[in-house]
Amino acid sequence: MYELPSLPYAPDALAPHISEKTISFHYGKHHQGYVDKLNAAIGDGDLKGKSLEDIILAAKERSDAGLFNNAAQIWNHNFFWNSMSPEATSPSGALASAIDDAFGGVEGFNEKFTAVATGHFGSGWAWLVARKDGLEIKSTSDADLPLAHGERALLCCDVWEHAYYLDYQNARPAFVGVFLKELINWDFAAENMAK
Ligand code: MN3
Repeated sequence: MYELPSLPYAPDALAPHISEKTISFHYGKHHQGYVDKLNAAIGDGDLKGKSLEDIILAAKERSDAGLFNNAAQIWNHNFFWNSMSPEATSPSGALASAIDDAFGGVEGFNEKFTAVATGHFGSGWAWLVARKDGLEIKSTSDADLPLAHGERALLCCDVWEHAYYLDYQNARPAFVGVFLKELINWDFAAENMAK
């Protein structure tokens, strides 16, 4: 049985930027729903007890879209909650240098991330990924994620409508702006970069 991980903060900790009501649906219903569907799909099959990463890669290998989508959405949401913090953070050390090299600084990062996250058509995710030759910002559609492409994720933002509709209605740019200005967890990105 895969279990829904605890949130890294209280359900109202990101308010007013992300309301407790949004968390109650997004974490309590959507994220929980992916967990329930994954458990139903795995049952007593050969993937029982495997890590989420192993399940995602096996599902991709088998072209099992249902399994892939639910497992990947669990991973993505686990990662998304940790990509935000109620405390203000900023890039430091090796991460700050890599941000400078790739984007000319945090402002350049914010501009590129905003363009990618708001420009992504339909449901998906905006990511900061680390490659051998430096950092890159990209988006993926639906449940797709960097892990399925051999890339290491540092941060992500959920741009499915359910992530922002209750608080910002259709205004994805407003949500992305708040994510970057108020919520982004650079300490989490630094931890992922050091792995
Ligand atoms: Mn979501």
